[in-house]
Amino acid sequence: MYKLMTMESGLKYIEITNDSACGKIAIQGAHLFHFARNGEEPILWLSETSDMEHGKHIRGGVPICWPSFGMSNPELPQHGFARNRMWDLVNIIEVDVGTTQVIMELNDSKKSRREWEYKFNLQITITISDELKMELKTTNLDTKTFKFTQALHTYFNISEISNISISGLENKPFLETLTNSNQVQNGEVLFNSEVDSVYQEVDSEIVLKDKNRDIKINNEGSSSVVVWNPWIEKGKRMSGMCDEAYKEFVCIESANAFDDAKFLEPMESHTLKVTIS
Ligand code: TA6
Repeated sequence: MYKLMTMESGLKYIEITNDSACGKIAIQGAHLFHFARNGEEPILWLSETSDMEHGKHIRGGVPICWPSFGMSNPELPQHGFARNRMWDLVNIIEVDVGTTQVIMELNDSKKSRREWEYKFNLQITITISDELKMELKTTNLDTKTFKFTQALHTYFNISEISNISISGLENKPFLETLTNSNQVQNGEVLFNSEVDSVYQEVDSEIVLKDKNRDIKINNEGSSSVVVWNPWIEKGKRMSGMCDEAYKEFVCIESANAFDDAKFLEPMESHTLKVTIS
């Protein structure tokens, strides 16, 4: 079943319930801000103090960072413009009693071409089932080649930051952005201070290990993964997040960032896909 809902603030979203899971997707940003298997704790984290209104980005869920990750294109806002735009709903498909697919797209407009000159089609397919799948397809509709970077900036809900570890990134090179140094991951990723790292050459399953559950993350069309937790001081400065919120989430972002930036010729497409189970 699905319903189009409107919050008091006017923010519109699609609520999906089926025999496997529940999901909520804002039309602004095609932003999935809730996903939980039936009877289980949510897999995605959503800040209790997040802005939930037009023009402001949601703190939690899966922001779509596109066509630039971070400040990689200084002419665009941080993480690009897609997360703050109104997307078009293309289709909702009830595949079976436990699987619902939502397809949304964003096309270039006069406004987007003022910020980023290219013609494009960006389509996301979100599959709500006992696993969560997101496929983000970029098509170059322009006559010139374009370069882009992107991320599905997933906020995972965790029991407590000191309880978690991340496997699958062992021995991978990464850019530690806090000191701007190139390093190699030694063992699993653990958290006892701020982390903001861009891993490269990632080619295997990533597992977020928590006290009572493991979450598996499988990426396709991507070899870069960003791991982020703001910790105490940065957490206090972040919008839409309370002082203690850093304990409740970790971001593991399926990306095409830095050396993994993509170039598309006219009419070429690229798909970034993540399966979370
Ligand atoms: O992906 C990590 C990161 O780029 C951090 O540096 C961090 O500040 C963050 O994303 C959140 O960015 P936002 O623009 O959503 O506040």
